[in-house]
Amino acid sequence: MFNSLQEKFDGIFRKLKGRGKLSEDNISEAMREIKRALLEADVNFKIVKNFVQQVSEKAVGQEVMKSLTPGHQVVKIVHEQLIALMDTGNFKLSMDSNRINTIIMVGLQGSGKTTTTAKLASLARKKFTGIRPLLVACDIYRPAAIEQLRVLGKQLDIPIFTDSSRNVAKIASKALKFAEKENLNLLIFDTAGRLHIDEKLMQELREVKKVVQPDYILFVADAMTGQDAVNVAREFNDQLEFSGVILTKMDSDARGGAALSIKAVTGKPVTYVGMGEKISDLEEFHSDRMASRILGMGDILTLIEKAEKSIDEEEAQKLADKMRKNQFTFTDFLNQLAQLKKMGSMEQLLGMMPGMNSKAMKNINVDEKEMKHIEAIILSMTAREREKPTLINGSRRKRIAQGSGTSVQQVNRLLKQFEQMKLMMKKFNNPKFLKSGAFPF
Ligand SMILES: Nc1nc2c(ncn2[C@@H]2O[C@H](COP(=O)(O)OP(=O)(O)OP(=O)(O)O)[C@@H](O)[C@H]2O)c(=O)[nH]1
Ligand SMILES: [Mg+2]
Repeated sequence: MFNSLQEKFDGIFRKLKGRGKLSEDNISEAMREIKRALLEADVNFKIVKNFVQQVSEKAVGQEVMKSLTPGHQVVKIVHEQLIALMDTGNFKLSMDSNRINTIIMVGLQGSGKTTTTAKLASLARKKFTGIRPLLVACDIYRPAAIEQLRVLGKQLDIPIFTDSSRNVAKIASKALKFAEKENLNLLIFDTAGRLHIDEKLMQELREVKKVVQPDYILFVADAMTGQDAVNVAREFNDQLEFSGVILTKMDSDARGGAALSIKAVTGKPVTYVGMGEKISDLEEFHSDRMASRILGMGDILTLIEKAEKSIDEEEAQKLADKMRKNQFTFTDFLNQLAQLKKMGSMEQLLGMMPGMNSKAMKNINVDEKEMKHIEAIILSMTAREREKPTLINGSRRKRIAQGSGTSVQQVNRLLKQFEQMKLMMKKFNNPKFLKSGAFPF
C-alpha cells in the first residue's frame, strides 16, 4: 500500500532532514518534489496544487526556518496536511440493536460490493452488541451474484434474503418485512454493479433508497482505479448522495490517489478500507494513521487493535510471564506463530511498523515459505525436544530435518536463532536495559 509514495517521501524528507538550516530555495525544491510525487500517485491535480500551496505557506514561516530541526518541522506540516486532506470528520458508523439498521452498498461492477457486504456484516456483529445481520441480494441480473452472497453468508452463518421478483425496490421492501419477522436488525443491501454509470441503475438505486430510507449508503470503490474511482464517486454522490466511501483492494494499490483525493472531491469521507480478500480484511479508516503510514511512521494503533482482536489475553499474559522467567520453549513459539497468523500475513503486519517503508520491506524479504519451514521443523520435534532444545543432538537434528522436509542446516539455523532470541529476552528483562531507553516501547 502506498509503496511508491512512501519511497518518494522518504527520499524528499531525508534530504531535508540532512540539512541544518533550510533556505527558501530548499523548501521550494522540496515542494516541487512533493508535487511531483503526489501527481505520480494519481492524486487529483487541483488537490495537489492546493496541498503544496498550504504546506509551503506554513513551511516558509519563521518558525520552521529558525527551528533547529527544520526538516522535521516540514515533515510535521506535511503529516498534518495529509490528515486534513483525508479527514473523516465526525463520521462514525453506529448501530442500535433495538431497531432495524440499514446500509445500502453501491458502486461499479467488480468494485467489491458483495465481498464488502459480508465483511461489514461480520465486523458489525463483532463490534456492536446484539446485532443480527441479514444480507439482502439486490443484484438480480447475475444469478452468480446471489450464489456468491449465499456462499459468504453460509461461511459466516449469516442469513441472506433473496426473492424472485424482478423489481429491486420490491425485494428491498420484502426484506425489511422478513427482518422484522425474523428479529434481524441489520440489513445490508448488496446491489448490482455496472461497468459505467447509467441512468437505469441510478433510477433503480434511487427507488431502493426511497423504500429503505437507509441509515447509510456506502459507496464501494476499487482503490486501484485511482482518479477514475474519484470521478465515479463524484457522480454517484451527485445523484444519490452517499454517506461515506469504502475503498477496496488497498492491499494492491501502490499509488494511493483515490484514498488521498476522494474526500476533498466528494466531501464524503473514507470509512473503511479493504485490505485483502479474506472476510477479516476490512479495517476502519483513520486519516491520522493513514497519513503516518504514507510517511513511513507506521501504524502502531491498528497493529495493537489487530493483536487485541486475535490474541487471547490470558495466553498473552502467560507468555509474557514465561518470557520474563526465561522459560520460553518451542511449544510457546509454535503457539505464537499460530496467533500471529490469525492477525494477517507477515507482510501486512510488518507494513504497519514504523520505518517499514517499501524499501525496508524489500530488504527484510518477508518469506512466508520460511515461516512454514520453521513451523514444520518445530512440528517434527518431539514434545520433550520442544520443551528442552538442548536435547537435540546431531542424530535428532537429522531426524527432524527429514521429518520436516528441510535440511540439517535449516534446523541448525532455527536452533541457533531460538537461542539468540532467548538471550535477547534475557536482555530485555534486565531492568538496567529497560532504563537505558534502548527498548522503544
Ligand atoms: N485484494 C483484494 N481483493 C478484493 C478486495 N475486495 C474485493 N476483492 C476482490 O474483488 C473481486 C470483486 O469483488 P466483488 O465483491 O464480487 O465485487 P462486486 O462489486 O460485488 O462485483 P459485481 O457484483 O460484479 O458488481 C473479488 O475477486 C474479490 O475477492 C480487497 O480489499 N482486496
Ligand atoms: Mg456483487
